[in-house]
Order: sequence, then structure tokens, then C-alpha cells
Amino acid sequence: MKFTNANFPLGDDGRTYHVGTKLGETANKILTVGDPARAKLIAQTHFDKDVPIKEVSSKRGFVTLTGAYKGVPVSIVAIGMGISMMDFFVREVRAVTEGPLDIIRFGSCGSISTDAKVGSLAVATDGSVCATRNYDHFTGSKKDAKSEPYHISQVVEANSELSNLLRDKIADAVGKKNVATGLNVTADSFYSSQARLDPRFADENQTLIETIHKRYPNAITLEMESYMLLHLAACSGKREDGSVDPALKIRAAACTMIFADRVGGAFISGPEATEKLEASGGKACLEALIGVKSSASPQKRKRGKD
Ligand code: R1P
Repeated sequence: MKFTNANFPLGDDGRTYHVGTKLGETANKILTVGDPARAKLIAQTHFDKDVPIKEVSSKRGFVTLTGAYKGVPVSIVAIGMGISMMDFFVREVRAVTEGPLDIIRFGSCGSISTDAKVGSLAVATDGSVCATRNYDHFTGSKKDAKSEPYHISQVVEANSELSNLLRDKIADAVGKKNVATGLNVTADSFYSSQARLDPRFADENQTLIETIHKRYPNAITLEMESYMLLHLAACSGKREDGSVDPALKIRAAACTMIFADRVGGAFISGPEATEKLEASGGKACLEALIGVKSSASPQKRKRGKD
């Protein structure tokens, strides 16, 4: 049986099926968050007041806010939760933008390190790994008793220039002692692969955090999206011969607000504390996005050669 390529799904109006934006509606510098309220708070607080904010809300729950920060066009895209939503976002935005993209994820997370305290911010300067449930371990017909219940991937790196600038901008905003740096862990479940114990299901996750730490002692945060962003950025523009199309290149970095302490059990208190973190962290992300040196644009290089 032969299959045809299903092509990239766009509506008649040129909008992508899920994120719902079309060419020209998303800036090349993008902050992505999970919660639409966080996106709105950051845009309303920090976007330039003299540039109207354009909002696109899709029927699948994505919200894109485009405006300017200190005169530079920027978008904030709220994507909801999980690695599939990150995949929709990165691929669909890439399909309706031209030239290199810089993307920062700013989410909430749980801390798995005593260095990363509730109410502080963490930057994934060491990149991210993905922790996924090994489905066959639980329900495969040829169950292998020796198989591990969870897969933990190798590290995918963040763009060091963007990530280091993000760390510095966050330190400027909240003070160096309130910034933790290290490795992020992205999980494919809020529950099983984040080691939340649920007696209603077979999960075998009692020692998962210890297993992660044994392999990656620098692991500090647990959330659900950053790995996919960094992974797709690392794959962006790669041709079959291994060379990279600079016009399709994505530089990405990730940071998080620590809402839960998975070591001591504390949780951030109330909306006031979270909104304060969202506003200060969000501003630092925008500063990093507009402050990072631009990657060489293919058009400019061409002109130089001529
Ligand atoms: C779970 O409550 C959600 O919060 C975190 C996790 O990654 C997951 O998406 O991030 P956001 O606050 O950005 O949604």
C-alpha cells in the first residue's frame, strides 16, 4: 500500500489548523507559556503601549498575542499543556513565519533540587531530558519483566547564547540568589512520569526521581513541554546532508517558575505570588528575546557576497 504525503494542513484562509495563525501574524521572537492568562498578563504589563496588541484565539485553545517590546515585534503564544501541544505550536508557527526564530518557554514546574526553591526561577542552561512512560512495560503483550517502566532520554541542549542571556536577565529581575540553573526534565504525564503516586493505577514510579538523579545529578526541574521545544529547535532547518538552512533555524531556551517543591512538599501560596513571578520572569524573557544577537540572516549574507 502506498501513502501520499498529507501535506501541511492549512485552511482556505491560510491559517494553520490548530494554532490558527497565518503568515504575518506571528513575530520572529516568541515567548511561549502554558496558561493564556499568563500570556495576557505579560502582554498587558510589558508590551509597548503605542502598538496595538493583535490577538488570535484558535478553536483548539491556542492564544497568540502579537505586539512590540521596546520597539521590537514580539509574540506571546499560550499553548496549553504537554509535548504534543508544543509540537503543534513549533511546527505550525514555523510554517507561517519567514526567517530565523528565537523562542523562549516560560512555564511553571516542580523542583527536584534543594537549590531550586519555591517562588524562585530556574533556567535550563544544561538543556533538557524527556521522561516517558514505557507503555509496553505495563500493557505490552510480550511483557519484558526486566524492562524499565520509564525511558529517560539523552540531553538536548538549549541555545547557549539565548539561555545564558536569559539567566542573566532573570538574575537582574529577581536577584542572583533566586535563580537556579541546571537540567530540566520534561515528562509525558503530570502524574506517572512525574512520580506522583496514584494507587488507582499501576505506575511503578516510587523511585523515578532517584533514578533520574542517579543518571543526571544536575536535574533541577520537572515540567511537560521544554524538551520538545529544544528538541525541535535542534532539528530545525536540518537538511538530509546534515547542513542547516539558516532561514529555518530556531534558537530556543527554557525557564520556569517553581510552584512546587517535590523534595520538601511546599507549594507556592496564592495568585499574588504567582502573578508577581509571571510579571518579573516574563519581562526578563522579553529582554532576552530582544537582547540576543541576531543570527545571520540568509538575505544579508547574500548581499554581502554580491
Ligand atoms: C501542569 O500543571 C502544567 O504546568 C506546567 C507544566 O509543564 C504543565 O503544562 O507548565 P505551564 O504552567 O506553562 O502550563
